[in-house]
Amino acid sequence: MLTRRTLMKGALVAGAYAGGVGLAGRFGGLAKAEAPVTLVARPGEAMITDKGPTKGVMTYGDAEIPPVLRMRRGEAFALRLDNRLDEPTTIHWHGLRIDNRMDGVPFLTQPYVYGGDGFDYAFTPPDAGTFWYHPHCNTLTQIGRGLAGLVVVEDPADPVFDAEIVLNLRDWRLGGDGQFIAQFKPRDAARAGTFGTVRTANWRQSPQYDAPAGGLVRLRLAATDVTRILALQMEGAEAAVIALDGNPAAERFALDHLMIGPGQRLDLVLRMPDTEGAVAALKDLRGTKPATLATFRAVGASLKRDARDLPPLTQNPLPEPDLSAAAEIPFVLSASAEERPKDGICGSLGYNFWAINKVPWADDTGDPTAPLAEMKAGRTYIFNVENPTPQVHPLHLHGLVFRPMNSNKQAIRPHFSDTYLILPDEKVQLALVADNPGDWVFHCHIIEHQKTGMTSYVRVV
Ligand SMILES: [Cu+2]
Repeated sequence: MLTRRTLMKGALVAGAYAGGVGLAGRFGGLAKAEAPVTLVARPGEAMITDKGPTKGVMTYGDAEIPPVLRMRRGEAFALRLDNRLDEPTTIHWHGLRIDNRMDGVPFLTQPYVYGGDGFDYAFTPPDAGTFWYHPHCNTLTQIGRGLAGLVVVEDPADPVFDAEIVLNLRDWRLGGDGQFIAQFKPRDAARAGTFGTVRTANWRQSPQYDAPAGGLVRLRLAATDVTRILALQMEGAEAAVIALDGNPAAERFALDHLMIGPGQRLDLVLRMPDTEGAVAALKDLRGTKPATLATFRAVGASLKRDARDLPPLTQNPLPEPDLSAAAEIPFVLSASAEERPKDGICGSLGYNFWAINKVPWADDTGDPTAPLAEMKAGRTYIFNVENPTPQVHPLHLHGLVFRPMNSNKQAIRPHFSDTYLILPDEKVQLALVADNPGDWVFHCHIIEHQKTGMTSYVRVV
C-alpha cells in the first residue's frame, strides 16, 4: 500500500542520486564552461515534519533544499547570487581558500547584497574536499531558516567509490505545529546556545538511503546547524574517516564518537553490509538522547569490496608552517555581559555575552574594531588559543588553514583545518602560514556566540 510516507521516502531516495547527478551536470558542467550560474536566495516552505509545510523557510535555488554545488579543484567557478529575500545577505564559502573579495563578509570584504540586488562570485578552488556555503549577514535567522548548502570540490585523481551520499546535518527550531518558534533565548545564548527541536539530514528526519551491498560509499557530511555539536558513530557497518574539514586525514581511522561542531565536515568511507536489506545507521551519541541521523540500506548482490584496497585521497597543496620561524599571537576567549544596539543591518541579538581578547565584536557593522593581529604574507604564525569559558566553541578562521598542535586537553590527529572545536579549559596552538592577503574573520561558529561578541579578525598584508 502506498502511503504518503512511503511516497515521500521513495522520492527522497531517488532524489539522493538524481539530485547529485543532476546538480553535477547543472553546476559542474556550467562551471567548466565558465558560464555564470545563478543561485537565487529566496523565501519558501518545506516539508520538514509530518505536520504539513513549514512556512518562512529561506533557501537557495529551485528545489526545497539548497543544492550541492559541485566544483573542480583548479578550475574556475562563477556564480551570481540573486537576492530575492527582503533583507540583505551574502555568501561565505566556508573552508575555501579564495580571494578575500569573494569571502562574503559584509563591509569587511564586500558590500551588503540588498533584496533585489545581486553579487558575482568568481574563484578557483585550490583544494578538493567537502565544504559548505552560507550567508554572513543576519546569520542566526538566515542559516536557522535554511540558508546552508554543501560544496563538493572534486579531484579527478581521487579514488572511485561505488556511491557517494552528501549529508547536510542540521536542526530546526519548530513548535509542535511544525512552524518556526523564536530562534534563540538570551539565557541560552550566554551558555551552549539555543538548540533546535527537530533534527534532520538533508531536511528530512532520519532519512534512508540505498547503496550497493558490500560497496564502498563516500559519505560527505557537514554540521551546518547554528548550535549543535555532534558525537558521531556508525552502527551496523564499518566507517572510517578519510578527511577532516575538507582535507585528507594523514591516516584513516574508525569513526568512534568523533565530536564535530557547527561548520565542521567529515568524509567517511562506509563499507556497506553484504546482506541485501541490511541497514547501517549514522548516530549522534552526544547528550542524553542518542539520535539516528540517517540510515543506509544495502541493495543488490554484494560487491564484496575491501575498504583497505581504497587508495588514499589526493593531498591538497597546503602551506606547511615553518615552526622554527613562527611568531606567536595570543587569543583568549571570554564571557562578557552588556547590551548592544538591536538595529544592525545584518541583525543584532541585542547583547554581548562573549569576547575575544576582551573585545566583543560589533559584527556586521560598518565600523569594526581594529584587527586583533596583523600578519606578514608568507610568514608562519602560531595562534595560542585559550578557552577559560565553560563552553565548547567551534572556532572558524576564514581564508587560511591551520594545523592544530599541542592541546592540553585532547590528542590531535595531524591534519589541516579551518575550524577547531576547543574544549572548556583547553589551550591549543593553531599553526599557519599567512599566505592569503586580506582581512579574515576568526569567530565561533555557534552563531549565537558569534553574534554576541565572539568574533574578531586578523589582517594579512
Ligand atoms: Cu562559541
